[in-house]
Amino acid sequence: MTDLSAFAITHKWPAEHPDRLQLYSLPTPNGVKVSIALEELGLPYEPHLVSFETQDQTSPAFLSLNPNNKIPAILDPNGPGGQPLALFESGAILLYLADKTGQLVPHDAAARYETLQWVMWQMGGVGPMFGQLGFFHKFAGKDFDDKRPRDRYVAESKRLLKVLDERLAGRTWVMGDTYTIADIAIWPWVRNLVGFYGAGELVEFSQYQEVQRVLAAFVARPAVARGLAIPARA
Ligand SMILES: N[C@@H](CCC(=O)N[C@@H](CS)C(=O)NCC(=O)O)C(=O)O
Repeated sequence: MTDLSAFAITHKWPAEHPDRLQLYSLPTPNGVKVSIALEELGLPYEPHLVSFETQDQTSPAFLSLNPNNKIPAILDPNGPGGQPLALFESGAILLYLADKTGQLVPHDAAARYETLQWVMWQMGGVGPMFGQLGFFHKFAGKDFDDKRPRDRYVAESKRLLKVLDERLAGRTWVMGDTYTIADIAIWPWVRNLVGFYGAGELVEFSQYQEVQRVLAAFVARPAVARGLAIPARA
C-alpha cells in the first residue's frame, strides 16, 4: 500500500486511494487543464477541491506542495523511478502527464517542440493577458474610471486571438490533425474569455472564425465536458 503521509498536503486532503494520482484543484481555466488531460488519458486519479472561499490555497498544507499558492497541483505516487512526484504549474503538469503516458504530445522531436512552443505561448501570453482582461472587465478593475489598463489587455487579447486564428487555418487542432496538450492548455482560456468573463463583444470574438470552430470542437469532447466539472464544487 502506497504511503503518502510524508506529504503534508495529504493531512488536509487525505488520500482515500493513495495509489492513485492526487489532484488538488478547482474548475478554473488553469485547473481544468489538468482534469481534462486526466480524463482524456483515462488515468486513475483522486480529485481534491481547493476552495478559494476558505483560502485553502494559502494554507500551510497546500503551500507545502506549492509555495506559489496557486492551483492546480498534483502528487503522483508513481512518479519517475517509481517514487512519488509533487508538481505545480499547469504547463509542467500537462507535459509530465503526456510524457508519463506517451500520449497528447507528438513523439517526433520537432513536432514535440512545436507543441511545447504553443503550450508556452498559452502560459506566457493567453493566460496572463486574458486573466488581466477579466480583472478589468468583470472583477474589481471594472470600476476604475481610467480605461487604459483594460484597453491594453483588450488589444493584447485581440492580438493573441488573431495569432491563434491564423495558426488554425487549414488545421483541425493547434498541431494539425493531432489533438495535444497545446489544445488542452489554450481552449479552457478561450472558453473562459467569452463565457465566464463575458468579454466576447469587447474582443470582437465573431471575427475569429477558426478560433470559434476549434473551440466548439473542443467543448464537444466528452472528456472535456467531464473535466470542466472536476473537482466538483462543494
Ligand atoms: N501559472 C499557473 C497559474 C495558476 C493560477 O493562476 N491559478 C489561479 C486559478 S486559475 C489560482 O490558483 N489563484 C488563486 C490565488 O491567486 O490565490 C499555472 O498555470 O498553473
